[in-house]
Amino acid sequence: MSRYDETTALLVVDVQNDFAHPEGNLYVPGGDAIIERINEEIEAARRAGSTVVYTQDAHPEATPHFAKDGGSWPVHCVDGTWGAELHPDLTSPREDDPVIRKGTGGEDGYSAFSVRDPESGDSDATELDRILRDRGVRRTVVLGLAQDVCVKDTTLDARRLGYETELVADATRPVDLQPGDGDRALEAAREAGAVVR
Ligand code: VGL
Ligand code: ZN
Repeated sequence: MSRYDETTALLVVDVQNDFAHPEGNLYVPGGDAIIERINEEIEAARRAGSTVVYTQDAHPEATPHFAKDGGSWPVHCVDGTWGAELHPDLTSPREDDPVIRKGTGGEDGYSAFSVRDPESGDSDATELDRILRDRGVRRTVVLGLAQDVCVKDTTLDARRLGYETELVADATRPVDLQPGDGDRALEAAREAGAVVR
């Protein structure tokens, strides 16, 4: 179990049906097997008074993020559909838990802290950094899906923004589009100064 306190935020990344459910459009192998581990971390975080943040990929029906529109991925997490909903076994957000929706404007939303226009490359901050600073958070614990995409980019951004950061490896799973992507993501997180546990 990670160390939690009031200056720590747990970032629960993209535990949505399309990634975590075997019938999801971009199912990450084993994505459903980590939900119990994630729920344990959520409970520990709440008990210690940590902020629990949930993120959701939330794409329009057409976006250069999708292969059919020139991007890299099968259609997934279309805003308002079953695939974009949080997995039903995941402990639900509470009223005051921040929920960050990424990619609603058609951007790539790999990091919980920033979105990026896949065509121009322009990057824009989400509201997360401000929310965490307002709450006095200095430390983040990152888990969820996918290890080599959104968990990785969220972890690297957290370090870039100066948060002490832990990545809970056994509460993540990689897409492994290329074999070894997951391991390379953990290495990049370590190199950026995150503790990989
Ligand atoms: C993700 C691929 C495309 C993720 C999001 O949440 O890791 N992966 N969009
Ligand atoms: Zn996406």
